[in-house]
Amino acid sequence: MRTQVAIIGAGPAGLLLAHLLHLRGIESVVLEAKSREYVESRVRAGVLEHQTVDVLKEAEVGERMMREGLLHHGIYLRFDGASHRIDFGELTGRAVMIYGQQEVVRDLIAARLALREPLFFEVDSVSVHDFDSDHPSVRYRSGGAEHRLQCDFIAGCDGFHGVCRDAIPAGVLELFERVYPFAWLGILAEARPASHELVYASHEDGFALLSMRSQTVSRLYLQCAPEEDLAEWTDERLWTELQKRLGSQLVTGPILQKSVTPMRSFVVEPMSCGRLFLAGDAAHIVPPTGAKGMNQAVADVQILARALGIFYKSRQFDALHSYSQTCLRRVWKVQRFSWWMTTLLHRFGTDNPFDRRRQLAELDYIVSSRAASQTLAENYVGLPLEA
Ligand code: FAS
Ligand code: PHB
Repeated sequence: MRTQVAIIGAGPAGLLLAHLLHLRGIESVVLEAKSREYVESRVRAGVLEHQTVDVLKEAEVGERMMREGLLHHGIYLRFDGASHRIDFGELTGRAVMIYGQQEVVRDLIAARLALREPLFFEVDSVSVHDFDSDHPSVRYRSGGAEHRLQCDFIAGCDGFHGVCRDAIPAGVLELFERVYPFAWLGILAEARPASHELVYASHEDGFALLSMRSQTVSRLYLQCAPEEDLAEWTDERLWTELQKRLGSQLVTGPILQKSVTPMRSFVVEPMSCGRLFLAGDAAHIVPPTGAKGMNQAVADVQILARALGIFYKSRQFDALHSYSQTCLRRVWKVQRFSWWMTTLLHRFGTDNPFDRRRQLAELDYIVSSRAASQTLAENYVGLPLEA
């Protein structure tokens, strides 16, 4: 089989790249290890930056998002028993959209299948070859048979645990990492959200976040230990702890899903090697405190689709050669913001009373200084694509 761009991974990065390439008349094949049901039910991100909303609308896959998503013009920061609103509209003229990642993935899969464009689920033994030549290829197994997909380029959109990053020869990539001494215990609950906008709480006993998926489904997180045992958290204990940290009168309801998410910051440089281009979590991971993971994956593939478009129009490699550098400028700003929000709002075991006072003073400064709250707001709603 032959195509122009082989895309590994049907997460937000891979699926959106395939769609943006289709709109440019560029062929691609998407290979996904998991089943369609699995990727469409995987609960992950929930906040879309304004330009993520714009690119989904412009690509004509945003109709359901605009109908079912919740437009938020601000967030609350909660500390010292009080909540303070950061008004995105007033500070930036922009908003964010609350719409689950799995809904974005569902819309992109529906669009791909409606176009009858190639998308293969449940493939295994994917391996990438000869991307240091002008005839790369991908081998994989599907339906019990071996397959070889010849292509011009390979897009590694296979997430943090994929095969593409590891296929790059030793010594080519430089790794940057920080692992945090805590995790997030997240729940999805059939409960009316107790706030009409997200609440980020910095409590003596740790961080908590009130988010949502709709007017009837809440998404809540609390800071826990990296090795936290979910079995020790009864529903009652969970609601009590969330209630204490978030202060507001939480509406409880059946808990649909519980998970513990580790927290790390991770970047590889460069984000490409020959004709293999990494995008999204395959190249970088952020702690979810800044709600940037999926949004940076979307930004990467917008830049990659444009560079591939220029190549197929002009056979010029310049934009492809500067893909990594262009992405990394924004990636590091997003890394900085996500690290900053994480250190601002979480309790570190090594903290002493001075650190706690300093955290509270910084939070107080942010909510009482226009300049400081504007900085947070412009990063949260989304930095320009080529920041
Ligand atoms: P993805 O990981 O979404 O997609 C990669 C795809 O590649 C997957 O479908 C995988 O099955 C497939 N794949 C992997 N190896 C393969 C192989 N060998 N062959 C074929 N396919 C292969 N961000 C937030 O902002 N808020 C959150 O609350 C939040 N929660 C998260 C919770 C978890 C557990 C994780 C892991 C991430 C979370 N994130 C969150 C970040 C998340 O949104 C990611 O940034 C986003 O999924 C990145 O999208 P992709 O790069 O497309 O990678
Ligand atoms: C979510 O709704 O899942 C969510 C929202 C904001 C974050 C992280 C996760 O910072």
